[in-house]
Amino acid sequence: MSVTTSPTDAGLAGSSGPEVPTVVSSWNEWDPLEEVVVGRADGACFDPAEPGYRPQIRGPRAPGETFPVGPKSAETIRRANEELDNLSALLADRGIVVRRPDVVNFDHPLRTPEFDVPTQYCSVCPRDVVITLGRQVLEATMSRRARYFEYLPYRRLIRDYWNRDPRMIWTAAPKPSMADDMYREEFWELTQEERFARMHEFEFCVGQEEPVFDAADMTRMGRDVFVQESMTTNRPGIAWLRRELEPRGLRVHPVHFPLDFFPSHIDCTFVPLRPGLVLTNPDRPIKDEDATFFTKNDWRFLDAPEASSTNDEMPKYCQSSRWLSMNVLSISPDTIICEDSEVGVHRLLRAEGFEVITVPFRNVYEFGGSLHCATWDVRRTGECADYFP
Ligand code: DAV
Repeated sequence: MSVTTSPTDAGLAGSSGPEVPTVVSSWNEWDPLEEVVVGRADGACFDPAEPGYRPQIRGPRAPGETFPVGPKSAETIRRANEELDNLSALLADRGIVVRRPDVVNFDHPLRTPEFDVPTQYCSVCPRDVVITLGRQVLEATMSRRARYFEYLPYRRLIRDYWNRDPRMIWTAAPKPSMADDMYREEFWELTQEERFARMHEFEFCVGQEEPVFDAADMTRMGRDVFVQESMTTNRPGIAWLRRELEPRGLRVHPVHFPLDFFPSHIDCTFVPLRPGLVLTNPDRPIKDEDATFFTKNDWRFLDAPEASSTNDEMPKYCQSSRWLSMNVLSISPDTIICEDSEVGVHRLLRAEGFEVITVPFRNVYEFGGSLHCATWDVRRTGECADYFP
């Protein structure tokens, strides 16, 4: 495949002079990781039901048992923190700077002019909330009420980066109202057959009036940023991203996975591993027209193997699919961190020539994700390249 350094990114990439340190710079999902934020479970609550979200208990359930509301137990939080701390130590041992969000108590009801929710959520998944796009740190609009203020645990870090890096661009996307009429409640009532019949409409639980996006619906491949329409990102959200990012020399591409009837965040569906190679989800193939853009530029799709657990075997309160198996964190183009139990993924990646590092992470799953979700890369070595010339 051919790769060129983008001609338009000169001002953006800004090779670091001796006196101006580069603190924030990350153009893709695979370049050597230098600085990262790892989430923390302190203060976490169960994610409350709301118009954009209907949490469900997994597996067997006692008669009358409903999804809990309120703080998670101290023991659940301790176990997740143990795994998050272990990941942090492993990254630090490899010479990567690891930062952590502030401790915030999410057990507060939230009331705005348009809505209230009984509690907020957690600070385990910075990936959902904030993204580095070259020299820019962008805070997402978010899409769920309980996550409206989820940028707050990261603000001290963001201010610190901004103070230390005069070229960092700090942008917060406009907050949507999250009023009742922003959502499409009828989405939740559709039968499986209706979902299948409507799969190409890409209409989910958010409407198309106010721009809405979660940061984790994006994936970065140098000059090109791919965004999926989902339960957490709508078309105006993608249009907002396009207008924000294209004047900076990036190209924003919507991508679709028609068989994913409950899409939320692209990082269990379409995960770039290195230039020319994307880990793909066999249950959620990319739309043919979107695939062509990759194949004509000599990119290859590598289907993930079956996950180590079925959907029913996932932790009781986990709201993500078994495809958390493919939610991996690349720390260089040839080194990837994977969850301990996902031996199929380890085998596949080793056969492709990657060094695979494994860590236990299943106790983090019920806090919204795995290794990619629970991290936010602030700096990776490397400049903006064009992998789709
Ligand atoms: O496929 O279940 C989970 C990602 C959560 N941040 C999935 C997506």
